Amino acid sequence: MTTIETTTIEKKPDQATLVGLYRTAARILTFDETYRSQMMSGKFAGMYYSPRGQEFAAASVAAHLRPSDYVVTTYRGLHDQIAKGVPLRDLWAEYLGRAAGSCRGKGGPMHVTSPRHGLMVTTGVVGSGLPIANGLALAAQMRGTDQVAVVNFGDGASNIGAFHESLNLASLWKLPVVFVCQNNKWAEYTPLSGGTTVANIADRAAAYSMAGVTTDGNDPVGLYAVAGQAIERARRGEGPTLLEAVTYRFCGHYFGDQSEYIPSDELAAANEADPIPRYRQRLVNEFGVPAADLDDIDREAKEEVADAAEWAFDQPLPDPSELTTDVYAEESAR
Ligand SMILES: Cc1ncc(C[n+]2csc(CCOP(=O)(O)OP(=O)(O)O)c2C)c(N)n1
Repeated sequence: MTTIETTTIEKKPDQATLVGLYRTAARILTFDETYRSQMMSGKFAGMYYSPRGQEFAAASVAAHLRPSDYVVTTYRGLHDQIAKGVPLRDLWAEYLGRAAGSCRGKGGPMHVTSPRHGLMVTTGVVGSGLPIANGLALAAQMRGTDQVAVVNFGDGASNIGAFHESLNLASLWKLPVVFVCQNNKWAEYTPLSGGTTVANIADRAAAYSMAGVTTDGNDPVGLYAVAGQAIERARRGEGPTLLEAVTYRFCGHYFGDQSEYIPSDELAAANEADPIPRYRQRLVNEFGVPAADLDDIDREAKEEVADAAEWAFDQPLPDPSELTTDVYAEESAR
């Protein structure tokens, strides 16, 4: 396995970047908590897969991406969508199935797409995002741009055939793609050890002579460094990376799942090590960020999310006459 050493990074992120990672996480956290509490109160119903606990796995990778770069994510994708820059109003409306949503209300939480922001697809089919990302990366390579495609998926997805086929092809064709496995230790109700004997998902990169690295997905600074190397390698045309960000799923598989199958001490330990308050402390103690600045960011996140939610609830549902609009390609567009 080719391992990317974080110790080779000389340039530490500047304070604005470090604070930016916190801001992204605060927006994700607030959106997620507000959405779940409103669903819990019966204000609306739907399927929702919370990314709580995985905020930095999205924030630290996407911080390197340009608007023109591509991101592919899964049903558990709110954090990736926010981190890529999809506006909160577009997202909130889509999550409520409103006509003003990023997919005009036809996608819902599991199928958010916003090509304007480089959020190319959110898919509910486990493992299906990887070949799509290869296609996006191939298109960029053929056009001769330096765009990069990042695809996020879970540890469970790394046991799917499409994962292996995609890594093989990406390596063979040196595609500008970064495969980000957000290893949250659980795949639905199956623990990591119930799905594979491999110690680190990134070890699988060796089978495709690809760079692979396992890193702490709850350490925003370390992950930022490693992700930067992987994304720059892809941008320079030097091929793909399998980047494993080890994190934890706080909220059960889907909204309503009570996680009874997870040992309570495991869950308690993960919550105790919640990466967001930990990073907040670190910003203050290690990087000299005034706590008042972080209070401001928390307050702004709450205001932004409240504004987006309020606005979205006022938006109409899609008109039934729009049922097949944007669903099938127009004859002339083929
Ligand atoms: C091809 C396919 N098989 C099975 C499922 C059912 N399913 C939905 S989510 C999930 C678990 C996936 O776990 P992981 O890839 O680790 O992602 P996480 O949910 O932890 O983010 C499964 C098996 C599916 N959606 N698609």
